[in-house]
Amino acid sequence: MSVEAHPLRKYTRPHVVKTTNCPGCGNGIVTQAILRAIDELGLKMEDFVFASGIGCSAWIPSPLFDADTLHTTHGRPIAFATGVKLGLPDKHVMVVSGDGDLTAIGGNHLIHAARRNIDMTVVLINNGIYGMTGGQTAPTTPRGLKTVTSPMARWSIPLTSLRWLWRRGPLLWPDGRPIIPGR
Ligand SMILES: Cc1ncc(C[n+]2csc(CCOP(=O)(O)OP(=O)(O)O)c2C)c(N)n1
Ligand code: SF4
Repeated sequence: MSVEAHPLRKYTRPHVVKTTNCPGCGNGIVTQAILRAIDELGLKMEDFVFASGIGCSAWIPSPLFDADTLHTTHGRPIAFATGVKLGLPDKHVMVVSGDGDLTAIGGNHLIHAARRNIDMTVVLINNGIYGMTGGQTAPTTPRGLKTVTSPMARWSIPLTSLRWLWRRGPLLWPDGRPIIPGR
């Protein structure tokens, strides 16, 4: 019996056959959405450099994507990506990382990359929590939610929207939901 390869398999490294993410995690749908966008736009993986930080979402491009990937330190993928874009301006530079990585420890890099309007794509995967380390409160955690580090419920105002970052430039905030692919 011949098994048909997944149409997006050509964009992933042949030796990578499983993910570190939990079964059912929305990161799988985000992974496909990124690869489908690259496919539909007719872009080539060899023209990309992907950068991610540390966290479950940071495992999306690395080691899966068959391209140049930088799995960097927690909170710093935008800093690495900025250096890549300056050194290799012809490359498409894409950062894929979690809300903890990009709005807490890496929050300043996000703000200043947007302020400078650096030519890069940032896919910020907002699950409202620090997933990989076991469910600690992130800047995006909704008020009232009990987490490992807010056992009495989160009281402070969360960072619910980053739209203000996008007011100035030609930037996109699609605000999708991986539970409803395509929206
Ligand atoms: C400097 C530093 N501080 C803290 C950590 C521990 N740490 C690893 S991942 C992570 C948070 C991950 O949350 P998020 O970025 O939202 O990604 P998710 O796992 O939810 O996809 C933290 C605090 C670390 N690796 N390095
Ligand atoms: S811990 Fe949460 S964010 Fe991390 S892989 Fe599992 S479901 Fe996804």
